[in-house]
Amino acid sequence: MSLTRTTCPYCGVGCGVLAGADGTIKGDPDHPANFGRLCSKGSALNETIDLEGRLLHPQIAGKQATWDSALDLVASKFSEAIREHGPDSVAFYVSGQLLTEDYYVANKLMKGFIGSANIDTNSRLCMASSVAGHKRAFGTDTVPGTYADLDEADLIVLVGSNLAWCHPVLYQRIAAAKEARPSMRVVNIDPRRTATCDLADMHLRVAPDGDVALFNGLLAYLADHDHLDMDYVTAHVGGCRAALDAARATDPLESGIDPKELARFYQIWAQTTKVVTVYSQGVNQSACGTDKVGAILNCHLATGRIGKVGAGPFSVTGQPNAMGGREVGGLANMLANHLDIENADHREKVQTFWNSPTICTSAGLKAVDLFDACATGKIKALWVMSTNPAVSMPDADGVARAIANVPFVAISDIMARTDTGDLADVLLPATGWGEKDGTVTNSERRISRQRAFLPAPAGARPDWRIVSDVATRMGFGGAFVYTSPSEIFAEYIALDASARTFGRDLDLSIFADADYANLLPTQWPRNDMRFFADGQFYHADGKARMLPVKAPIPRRAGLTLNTGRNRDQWHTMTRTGKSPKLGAHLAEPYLEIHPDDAADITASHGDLIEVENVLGTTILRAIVTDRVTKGQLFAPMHWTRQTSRNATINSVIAPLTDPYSGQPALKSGSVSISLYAAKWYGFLACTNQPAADTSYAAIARTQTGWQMELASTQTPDDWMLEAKRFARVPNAEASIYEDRANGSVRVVLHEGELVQAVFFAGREPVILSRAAAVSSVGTTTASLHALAGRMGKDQPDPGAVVCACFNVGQNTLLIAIGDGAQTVQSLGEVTCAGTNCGSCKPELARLVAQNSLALAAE
Ligand SMILES: Nc1nc2c(c(=O)[nH]1)N[C@H]1C(S)=C(S)[C@@H](COP(=O)(O)OP(=O)(O)OC[C@H]3O[C@@H](n4cnc5c(=O)[nH]c(N)nc54)[C@H](O)[C@@H]3O)O[C@H]1N2
Ligand SMILES: Nc1nc2c(c(=O)[nH]1)N[C@H]1C(S)=C(S)[C@@H](COP(=O)(O)OP(=O)(O)OC[C@H]3O[C@@H](n4cnc5c(=O)[nH]c(N)nc54)[C@H](O)[C@@H]3O)O[C@H]1N2
Ligand code: SF4
Ligand SMILES: [Mo]
Repeated sequence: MSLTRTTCPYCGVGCGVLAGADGTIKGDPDHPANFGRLCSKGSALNETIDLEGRLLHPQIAGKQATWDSALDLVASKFSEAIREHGPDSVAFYVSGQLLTEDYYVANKLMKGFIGSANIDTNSRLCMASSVAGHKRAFGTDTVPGTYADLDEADLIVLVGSNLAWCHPVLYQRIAAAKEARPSMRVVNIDPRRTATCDLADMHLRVAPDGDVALFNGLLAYLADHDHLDMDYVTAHVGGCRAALDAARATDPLESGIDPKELARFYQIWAQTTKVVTVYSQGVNQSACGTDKVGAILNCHLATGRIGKVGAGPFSVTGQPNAMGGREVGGLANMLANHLDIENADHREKVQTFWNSPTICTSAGLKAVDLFDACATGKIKALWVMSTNPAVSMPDADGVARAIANVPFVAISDIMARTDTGDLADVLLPATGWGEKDGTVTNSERRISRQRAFLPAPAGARPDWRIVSDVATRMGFGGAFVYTSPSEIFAEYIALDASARTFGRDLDLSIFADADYANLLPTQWPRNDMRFFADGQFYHADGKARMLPVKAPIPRRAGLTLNTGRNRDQWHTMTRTGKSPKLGAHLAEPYLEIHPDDAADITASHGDLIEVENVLGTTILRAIVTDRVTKGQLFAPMHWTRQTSRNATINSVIAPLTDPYSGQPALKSGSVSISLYAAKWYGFLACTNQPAADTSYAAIARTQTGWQMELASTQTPDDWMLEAKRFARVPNAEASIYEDRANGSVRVVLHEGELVQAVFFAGREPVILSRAAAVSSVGTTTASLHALAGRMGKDQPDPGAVVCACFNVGQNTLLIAIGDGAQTVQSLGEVTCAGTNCGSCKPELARLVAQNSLALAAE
């Protein structure tokens, strides 16, 4: 079987993958982003590329339609709105998960042919503060870092980044570098104790949004202790004095960090030349995100620790093509190819190159404003591509209502049912990963090919083609006659050549004669070139700028809701949610809550907590833990209205934005909590996708079908009927066991000897081995075993899954540790855990540490 070289469709690490139509998925040993490694999500790609749940035909008003009628309708509705209400009455909302070619074409249609800049992207929720911060400091949106810098650094500072879970292959790269060179230090700055702390020599539990105070404090410290590189500053940096004044006016203790720890960190930073500061959403997704970026860049610029091997700021990107989207200019406040909308020469250059009838002249609506304009009726036609804003935008319920309010909505997706797709007038089926061709740019500016290795389903088409076909039907045919992504790529590179007269950072000349079919992963501008090595930046005077940044006023009392990611799920789970392997890690939405805050509402581990504010309510399972500090809560972003009932976290996140970047503050919700007054709690394991319609419900795939956690304030009259309804097996035979004393119920639903579903309910949260219940479904095991929720004696309960690759549960690991496997490596030898992708190594290390301690204490 010959394998195709492609690139992982998930995070911005951009790992090379060798993939085959038979389901083979391997890390590409020759790809410089991963050298053969893959994380749990990458390794499970084969479980997510089947056609189940796929959108395989266009739909108009919920009914199957032909491509011609769907494309005609989209084109005519957009043309009509533009004719009657002007170009700014229409909008595109696109995605860092589009390929560069898709993105380029969508941006060209909106900015050059429709003549509006109302194209924004989910990168607004992701990277916008970094873009704004880079432009303020460097004059361009340049990411100077490379992965090799992580190998070379003596100090890596991770700010607002759960690298262990979100960029696992980079995390492992740092872990390997540290093992090879133990003098290397890692500092993690995060209000929450995450898996990433396992690698850190120091964890600074910064107060939410305390980062500006922390880095302003660092800048003042560096100045006061004579650690600034004044020669470098004089030659290459403006604004130092003002930045320093602002830094000195800040009280670093507003960072919330203990003064001794702070002093220690400042000392280490000052004494280490090779410092890389890696930052991500804890920095960007904030009402002061751009200033946080500024505060970090100030410290690097003031010490000349930028543009050098092993030294520099490094904003790691989230989505596989966040960088490509920025390069083609697919945000509402950019033109194309790193050119500026506000600059008339830039506009003229692009318009001439595109030979377009018009060009936008001012910035368009940024995501939050764009959906506001949908709510107020200003937007008459909206096209959403490759993103799920009814889940991922702040005030998700308000955004869903806003989308429903738009007279005409087209959605391009690969899945038939998504929360956003459910609001569409027209659904356009896109080809997905493995079926489509194009390029993506990873965090270190490396452009790699995604290549098809599967036949495209007959009804689906690549995004670039769908956009081009609509453009043609709108009358712009001549400019959109592409027959392949390679033609689009070549045009994009040609535009870059013509834009280079402006001397911007984007330089794609290395791709001028590229052999697209065989393109190797290549960094721009050149594999061996280091940005800013010569101290030249892109402001008119060739210098960088330090910025005076003020720390925000510390938050008032009340609970802060922090949000983020799980190790094994990707955003709104439309793909990772298909994988039983990935579903096993954390199968339910949860709320990390400090023991004191839990005690205040008499909640215990496993209870359900209602989280609310004026926007809405969610119900989440309590994980009572000191991973979060008092007053702070954490919840994952992944659950949707398809996978849960009342657990979409953005229902309670307000759309507050950063004033420079427009990026929403998704990490600092303001909420109140109460114990959810469930009359009963339940757990269901079954073969069919269950009906998730109780007031709380969350579903996940399992090896034998599905599982559902549920609860309600209403007790059903007939448990047997209700269980059949949940499991969608109305004709199954049922055996029911009720314990009236404690109010618990167990129902086994079977057809003949075959167990279809097992259901457990009671007045307290159901305590039983989920793995055992799940594995009894589809078997003919005597019903008693299923009912007891236990494995047979010869099959001990493996416990909650820790290693997703080899399906190794916590209990199995604890037994192995008890038997003497006291290191991560020996655990791997005994159980295989951690020996494939290695994403679970931090958790293995924690288990070893905790349980070795327990032994020591005995
Ligand atoms: N498994 C997985 N990996 C992913 C993704 C996924 O969905 N799943 N998505 C990808 C995408 S698009 C992105 S953008 C990246 C995101 O990658 P990350 O940014 O690493 O992930 P998050 O979990 O969103 O947030 C990171 C951390 O910011 C912390 N934080 C919150 N507030 C503050 C603060 O005020 N200051 C500081 N210093 N820290 C704070 C949170 O506690 C959290 O641990 O992940 C990418 N990789
Ligand atoms: N509370 C909270 N909210 C957040 C965040 C957070 O940390 N906290 N993070 C934010 C960030 S950083 C991000 S990046 C966003 C991500 O949020 P979204 O972009 O909304 O999430 P995804 O689930 O990745 O949505 C991608 C959609 O594209 C579809 N799709 C997949 N492949 C293709 C394709 O080839 N073509 C087309 N047309 N469609 C395709 C998928 O089925 C899915 O519906 O969420 C943001 N929202
Ligand atoms: S780290 Fe994991 S999710 Fe990210 S690109 Fe690599 S394999 Fe894919
Ligand atoms: Mo993101």
